[in-house]
Amino acid sequence: MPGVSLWRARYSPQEQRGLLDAVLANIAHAPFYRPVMPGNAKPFSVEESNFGPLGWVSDQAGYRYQATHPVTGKAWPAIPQALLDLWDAIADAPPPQCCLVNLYREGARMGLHQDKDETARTAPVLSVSLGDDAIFRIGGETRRGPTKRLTLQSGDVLMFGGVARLAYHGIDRIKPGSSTLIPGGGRINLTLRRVKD
Ligand code: MD3
Ligand code: FE
Repeated sequence: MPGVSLWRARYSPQEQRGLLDAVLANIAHAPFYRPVMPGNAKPFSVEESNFGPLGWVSDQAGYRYQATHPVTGKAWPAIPQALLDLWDAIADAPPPQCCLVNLYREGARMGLHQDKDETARTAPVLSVSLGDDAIFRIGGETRRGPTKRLTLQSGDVLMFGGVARLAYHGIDRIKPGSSTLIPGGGRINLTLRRVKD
């Protein structure tokens, strides 16, 4: 697909363990919380946290980027060096300003959406999958029209740039028990982004 690059098994099992350790060390300082939908305050099935100067949050008031954790009020931890190195290696853009961390326990999903809360649209978005397999779906720049499904596995890296930057995408479901990487089971997705130019 135009604008989409996929690196299967970009991280070895040993590297996945190392990356997960760095992620969970940060999570000790910025715990996963459950965002709610703007307006109706319906809870997400996904839990989230962020690393880096800015974090994406959702609450009854809306979606936005902010420098502090909505529950602890503290600044987000730094983006792990291994992820900055990954960005450096494959993204032709200044360093990421946000690493959004999504935790999918059994039954969690993410409906089709566009990522439009960033004013920086020329930089790509980079995604790293850890843990259980996920059924990822991607379409075009409108909600209608054909979509393609892709199974994402632990260690896979996806990059979305150019015309794919505003593509509708989501996670239909995860396959519980397909990986033993995450303590307690499930999947962690890391997305690296630039937020403002
Ligand atoms: C395509 N996350 O955090 S990663 C998200 O697996 C998000 O947690 C999913 O969608 C997840 O916003 C999918 C793949 C992804 C991320 C960002 C994109 C695909 C994208 C931005 C633009 C186009
Ligand atoms: Fe998204």
